[in-house]
Order: sequence, then C-alpha cells, then structure tokens
Amino acid sequence: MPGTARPWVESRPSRHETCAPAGRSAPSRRPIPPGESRMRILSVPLIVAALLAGCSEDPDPTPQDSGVPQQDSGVPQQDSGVPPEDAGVPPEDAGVPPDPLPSGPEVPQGPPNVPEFSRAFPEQTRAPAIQSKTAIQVTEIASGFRNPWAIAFLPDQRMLVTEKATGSLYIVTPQGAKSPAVTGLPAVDARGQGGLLDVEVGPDYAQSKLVYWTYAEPRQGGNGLAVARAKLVEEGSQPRVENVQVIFRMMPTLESTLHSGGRLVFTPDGKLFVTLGERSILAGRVQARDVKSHFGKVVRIHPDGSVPQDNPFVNTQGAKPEIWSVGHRNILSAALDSQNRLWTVEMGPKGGDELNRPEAGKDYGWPTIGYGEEYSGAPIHDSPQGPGMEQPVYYWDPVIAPSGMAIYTGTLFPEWRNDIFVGGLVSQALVRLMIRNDRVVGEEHLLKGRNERIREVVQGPDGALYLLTDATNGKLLKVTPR
Ligand SMILES: [Ca+2]
Repeated sequence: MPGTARPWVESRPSRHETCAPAGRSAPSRRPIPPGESRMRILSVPLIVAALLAGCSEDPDPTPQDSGVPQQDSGVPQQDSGVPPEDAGVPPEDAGVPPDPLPSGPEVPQGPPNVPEFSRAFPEQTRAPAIQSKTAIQVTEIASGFRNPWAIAFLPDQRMLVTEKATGSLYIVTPQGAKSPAVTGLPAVDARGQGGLLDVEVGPDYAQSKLVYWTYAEPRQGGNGLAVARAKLVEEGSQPRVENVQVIFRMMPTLESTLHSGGRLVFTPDGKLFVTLGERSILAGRVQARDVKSHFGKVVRIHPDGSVPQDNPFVNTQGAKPEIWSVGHRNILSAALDSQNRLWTVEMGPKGGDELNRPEAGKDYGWPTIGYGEEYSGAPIHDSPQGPGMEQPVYYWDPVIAPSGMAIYTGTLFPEWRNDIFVGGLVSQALVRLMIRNDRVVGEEHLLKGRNERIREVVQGPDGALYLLTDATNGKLLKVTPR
C-alpha cells in the first residue's frame, strides 16, 4: 500500500538451527590446496555419517578452508560453532591492527553439483560464513509491482521502477506513492526472460532529463536486447518520455525468450556498460566467445551509442566494435567498485554462477570452461579451466541465481563498506560478499527468513539498500539499521 511503511525486522537462525554435524570438528583441518577437489579427500563413511546425523543441507563434514593461509592470519582457526567476530572493520578502528580474516564453515548450501571440478585457488568458492554485527530492519516502501526488475534514483530521491512483463515504468516517491505508468516507451517482447529490464538516469539528467533503459525488442525474425534513451517529461500527473532514441541493438536477431542480459552501468568518465546474454539456445550459446556477435558480451558505448575508440576490438577485422569482454553466459548483475572497476555476476548453468571483474578484451570462457553442468545433469565443459580464458573471482555451486548488484559505499552500515551485495532469486537471499585484495573472504545470506526472490539491489542516496522482490505482487523494500 503506497505510503504505508511496514517495518520488518530480520531474525537470523541461531547457529544451532544451521547444519553443523557433530563430526565437523573431527576430520583433518588441512587446507585444501588449489586444484584439489574437496570431494576427493572425503571418505564415504564421513558423508554417510553426516547424512545420518540429519544434515541433508550440508553433507560435507570437512571444516571449510578459510581460503586464507593460516600463517597470514596469525591466529588459530576459530571453532566452527562460533560465529566469526571479525565480520567487517568499522573505519573508526582504522588505527588499530585489522581483525583477522573470517574463518570457519561456509554458508549452509548443500553439496556441489559438480564435485569433480576443483577450484583454481582457495578463495574461489565457499568462503567462510560471516554475520553482520549491525541489526537490520526491512521496510516495505511499496508493493503491487508485477515482476519488477530495476530501480534508478532521480536526483530528487524519487525512484524509477521497471516492470518486466508489462513493459511499464513508474516514478515512485520515497514514501511509496506510485505515478501512473510513464507513456511513450516502445513495445517490448515480454515472453520468458524478456520485457522491460534495467533503467538508469543519465549522468547529465539535471540538464538533459535523459533516462536510459534496456528491453527485449520485438523484431522481424525474432528479438534482441536494445538500449533506448529519452527525455522524461512531467507535466501534470501523467509522466511521459519524448524523443525516444534506440542507441544500441544486440545483434544478430534471434528467436529466443531467454538470456538477454540487460544491466546498464554508467562510468564517471562518461561511458556506458551494457551486459548481454547469449540467448541460451545452442545457436546463441556458441557465439559467446565470437567477437563477430554481441551474444554473451559486455559492451561499452558512449551515451549516444557511438563507439569509444579505446575499446579493445575496434581494430579487429569483423569484430563488433562495442565489445568490452567476451565469454559470458547471462550477466544480470553489474556494478562499479570504489576504483570504478566493473564487477559482474552472471547466471550460470547448474552449479556455475560466477563473480567476475571483466577487463578490456579478456575472455571469460563460456561455454568452453565453467564450474557447472546442464540443468539436465549433462556435462558442458571438459574442464573448468583453460588457456587464454579468465577464471571467475568466485563461483557458486549450488547456484544462488543472481540478479541485481550494489557495491556498498554508504555510511549507514560502516561495516559493509566496499562489500558486494547480490540479489538471489532461487536462493531467496540478499547475498553479501566481503572482499579483500579482490578475493572473496566472507559470504553472508541476509533476509533468508522472508522467502522472497530478490531481483534488484541498489544503494540509495541515503545509504540504505533498496530491493525489488520478483513476484506478481513484487515489493520495493528498504534496508536500514534497526
Ligand atoms: Ca566464466
């Protein structure tokens, strides 16, 4: 109900409610060397014992490798039953020696789908579980959105909110009052994962009133992701867009309702990153590493759609000059860090969601390498690693099903500064990753008790996190300290 803020207080299960089999402390605490499978060092009796102990969520009785050599932390590994006390260093403590990195078991998540694939380095998956010290409150700002997809803040702190399937764009006040749907947007192909997707406010909005959005564009012979921009006009109670310009079209056109990608990220130097999926079907998937196709790429353009001349493939014969990086599956999460570097999370196959930091001209390997398998269980990759292809910074097996991303820079939660937040659809969580030296050193799954698919995560100008839930009655939520 617009204007009615309903507080919801996060409650966390105690450690006793999480899965911690009695045998967890018994086996060797030997760190798992890079390249060695976790499963290979487990004995069948240990797995059976864990299952018999009622631990269906996490049959792996091996204490989680902290991902950090113990000699670096200077302290013994904590008992697995004790929550790490070092989840986040408030800036006021900057003058004292930093807390040791988190250690202990990972977030309860069940066994990997592809245990025969080994991580490339210790911190690449199953980071130690961490817990925020700050108690959080979740307030429902508005509801009644039909599968909302994205939020963007206007300079006056109102929000633009997209609805995927209806192709509608709304303006929502901080108190939750929703405008009529903005008129003038072009039609969308709303089937499957298509529709109206991301929205961003132009960097020069104060002068230009330009807003930008992505959508699945219906075309002769199929569809494809497009990026449009237009002037937002508010006169009276009915907002509209004028002078719609399509500034980018993913090519080739293909008939598919899946894997459009579609996140937009402006950079402070005036460029625009667009993430592009590989359409899922085989005819699209095989183009993910091909520079003659936009499928499975991150592209980088100017806000008018023209190509920056320092893009990596502008001088490559036959290549699409907009391409920034190749070999992605379906990137639904993207954000800049405090150094203005792009980070992405891509929806992987079963057991293969990936966090990457895409750099110019690099190849992220899909579909040749990866850590997952087909949802049928059929293998996709001969190996999770290969020459000339980049390793993900982190991967999830089982998957979280990522969508939406923010890298926290606010002051409301000092302990979260520079942490990565990712929305979880299947995992129904707000996933928090603690990063040190570009490695994931801790993972937390917030809001699990709400049982809602998290589609979008944005940091507001007030330092709160704003979320959208993916449902036919989707909600706009605000996360603040309690
Ligand atoms: Ca990859």
